Order: sequence, then structure tokens, then C-alpha cells
Amino acid sequence: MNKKTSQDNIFASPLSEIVNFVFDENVVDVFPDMINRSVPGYSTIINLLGIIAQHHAKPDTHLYDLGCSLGAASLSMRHRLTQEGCKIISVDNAQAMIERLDKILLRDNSKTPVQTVCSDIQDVEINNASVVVMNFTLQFIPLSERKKILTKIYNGLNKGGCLILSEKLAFPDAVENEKQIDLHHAFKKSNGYSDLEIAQKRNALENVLIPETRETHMQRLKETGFTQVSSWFQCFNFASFIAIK
Ligand code: GEK
Repeated sequence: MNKKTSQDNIFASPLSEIVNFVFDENVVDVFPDMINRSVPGYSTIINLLGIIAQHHAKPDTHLYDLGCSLGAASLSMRHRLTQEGCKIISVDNAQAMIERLDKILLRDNSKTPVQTVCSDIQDVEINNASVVVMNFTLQFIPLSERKKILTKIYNGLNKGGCLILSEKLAFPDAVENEKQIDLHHAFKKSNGYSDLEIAQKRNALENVLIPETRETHMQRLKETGFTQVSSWFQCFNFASFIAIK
């Protein structure tokens, strides 16, 4: 069977115990289907990320994709880059993701080299970067470590370089928060997920994916030193920011 088209039914049957969500081999097999049916606007973000990266990339610099999964953002950047001497560095701490990405890259012969790294993003060095992407990854990092990672990214970016940060959002107003969650669940239902799947996945992610508000993200990016911080995309409770050094 073509792995890319496998359907996500990980949470379709009743589970006696809901354990914390992990990015293992089972998730890798269904990942493209899972993320497209779960994250409203995902394919639009991936496409536009490539355009933003192309706009900011400088020759002879590095472009990072932190928490790359199967490399959708890396490939979107790679397919648009025309600058000479760039290298894309794609990092994920799930070995199963990196192994599958290595196979995907064998079938892609665009010219910009891609280096895959199996590592916690907290342990990778960032240097000579013109673009750093964290597309729905920071939300999985413990709250206490987020500022440290952003500071490392800031220090590793060249002046004028950009961070593209996409995140699931929480909203300070409880009514708005519930409304956005309801709309997100309606989106998932319209994509074929049952109420049981939605509820079980929500429980599995509860202690793993910790969303923060737009205000928290923008404030922390400014405190980190980024000069221009803007929100360029939102679809229900999913948003993306650009921060320029
Ligand atoms: C995409 N960016 O398709 N270090 C490295 N990787 C991590 C860490 C960590 N500490 N924590 C989580 N991950 C992708 C989608 S998915 C988002 C990103 C989602 C990795 C984890 O293994 C997974 O592959 C990815 O971050 C999050 O554009 O599934 O909601």
C-alpha cells in the first residue's frame, strides 16, 4: 500500500486507556492524512511558508525546519529556493519520522541539499540562518523551555533573518476559546473523524500539546529581541507568525 495515502484511524476504536500521544511508527504511516484532516489551513500554510522562505532566504545560508516530521515545510522551501549555496537542515526527535523523511528525500531531486538530523530541537545548534521554521512544534516543548529555544534561534539568525512560527492557539476569553475549539472539532468532523476519535485524540494530546495565546507568543518574540513580529495567518485556533531579526 502507498504509505502516503494511509488513513488515520488511530483513535477510531474505543481505547481502554488513553496514553500520551507519541510520534511513533503508527503515526508516521498516517501522518500526512492526520495533519491535513486535523489542522485547518495546513496545506495553505505549507505552500505559503515556501513563498515566505524564498523571499527571506539569502545565498550561502542555512534554512532550518525544526520539528520537521515528514518534511512538508522543508520540501516547500526546497521547491521554491533559487538562491545559491543554501542548505536546509531538517530536525525531528522522532526516529521514525526522520527515517521516513530520508526515503521521501531520495525521490526528490531539487538542487538545494537537505540534511536530516534526529535530535531534540533543544540540542541542535543554529547558525548562519536566514530562515527558521517551527511549524506546529513549539507547542510540544515544555513551557519552561520555550523562551530558551527562541533565544537560541534568534542568536543563530543573521540580521534580517526570519522565524516562521505556527502554533495551535488558546484564547484569553473563555467563550471565544470554546467557540474556536468547537469550530475546530466541526472541521475535523467534516473531514470524517467521529466524536470518539476527536475526544480520544484530545485526551491523548492534553498533557503533550500546550497551546498559548497570540498575545503570549507575540510578547515573547518581542522580548527575545525580534524587531518585527506579525501574525500572517489564522484559521480557527491555528495561527502562524513571522518574526524578523
Ligand atoms: C509539518 N512541522 O508537517 N525536538 C524535535 N522534534 C520534536 C520535539 C522536540 N523536542 N517535540 C516534538 N517534535 C511539521 C509538523 S508535527 C505537528 C510538525 C503535529 C516533533 C514531533 O516528533 C513531530 O514530528 C513534530 O515535532 C510535530 O509542517 O503533529 O501537530
